[in-house]
Amino acid sequence: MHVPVAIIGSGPAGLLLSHLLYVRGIESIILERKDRAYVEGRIRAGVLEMGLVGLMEKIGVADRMHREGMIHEGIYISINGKRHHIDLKELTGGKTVMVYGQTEVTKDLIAARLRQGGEIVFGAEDASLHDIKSNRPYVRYVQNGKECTLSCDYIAACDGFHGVGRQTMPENILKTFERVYPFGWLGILAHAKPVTDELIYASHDRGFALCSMRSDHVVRHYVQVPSSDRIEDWSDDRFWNELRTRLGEEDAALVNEGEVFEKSIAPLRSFVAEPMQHGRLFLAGDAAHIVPPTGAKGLNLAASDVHYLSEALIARFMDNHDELLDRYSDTALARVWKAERFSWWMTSMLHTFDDHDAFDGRIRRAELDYMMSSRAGKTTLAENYVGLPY
Ligand code: RFL
Ligand code: PHB
Repeated sequence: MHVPVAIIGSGPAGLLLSHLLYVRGIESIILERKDRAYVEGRIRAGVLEMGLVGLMEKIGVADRMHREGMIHEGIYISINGKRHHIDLKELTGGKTVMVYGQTEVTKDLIAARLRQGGEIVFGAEDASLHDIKSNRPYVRYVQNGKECTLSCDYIAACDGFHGVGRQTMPENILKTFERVYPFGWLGILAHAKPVTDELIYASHDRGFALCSMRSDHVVRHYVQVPSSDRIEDWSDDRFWNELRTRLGEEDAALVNEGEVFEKSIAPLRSFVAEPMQHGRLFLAGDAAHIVPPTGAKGLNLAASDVHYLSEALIARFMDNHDELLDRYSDTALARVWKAERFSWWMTSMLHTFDDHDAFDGRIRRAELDYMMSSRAGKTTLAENYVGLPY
């Protein structure tokens, strides 16, 4: 079996890429290790930049997002209980973000792809990538106990942080950059009304907290916890109490408790692998880089990567031009590093660090106070939050 583009992974990166190629008449097959229900059930991001919204529109999969998603024109930053408003729209000349769950994006992309007759091979195990420096690379995998081979012109590894794509890059070529933070985010989903109409990023002496939402009756809240904490340590009551404490008295009164139906801890990490291509293998999304979720950039970076990669593959197949493909890694990394910087900065500024001394603590607070009192400071935050142009 031969296909122009073999895509590993049916997360947002792989699915979006297959759609962007399909609308220009380029065939691809997605190999996904897990089953459909697992992929559709994974709870993750919630904030989409307009760049990603535009891509969803371009591929004709935006109807439900426009019906059910919520346009947010601002965010709040709370510092030890005092809330400051960042008017994203006013500060960026009209830009906003869309609050719509990654789970819903994934469901919409899978359903549309299958409706079009596109092929997603779920349960494709033990994928291995071969001859990536040749003109005929191929992928081996196992489905239902049977060994299969898929030959292709190009391989797009959209297989997340633990995928096989990055591991296939030769060690002497690959350079990695990493920062692991000494804390994680404990996140819950609950049937409750949102605290306010916009997200609240709260910096408190006891640690960071975030109030987000999925709809007007489902909330997504997070609190910073030490990396060593386990889910069992956190009863629902303890979670709600800690959230209220970190929001401060006034906003605590606005918190609506409801039945918690999901609870998990995610570690925080910054990571970049360079280059994002080798021979005919191209990495996109979490396969190449991870950001801590504080800037809401992970999913959006996956989208900008596949925007660049799809344009490059289209130039290759439609116009026989290789320049965009040759430059893919440089083009993508220029945007990736700016989002890495922003996510690291938001994380550093809003969280408490056990290994920081009193001086570090005061400097952090001074930076936040400055940012909130300066139009230039707020503009910097806003313009990065809504997403830098592609
Ligand atoms: P994914 O989503 O991890 O998908 C990779 C897919 O590849 C499959 N796979 C394989 N398939 C075949 N063979 C193999 N060997 C394979 N190895 C892996 C996997 O099963 C999976 O289906 O990567 P992708 O597509 O690059 O998408 C990245 C995003 O999922 C991620 O960056 C975001 O979720 C990060 N993130 C956020 N991003 C935002 O833009 N805004 C947010 O508000 C936001 N909040 C978050 C987040 C991530 C979080 N967690 C849990 C890490 C909040 C949280 C809590
Ligand atoms: C979410 O709603 O899951 C969410 C929102 C904003 C972030 C991270 C996660 O920065």
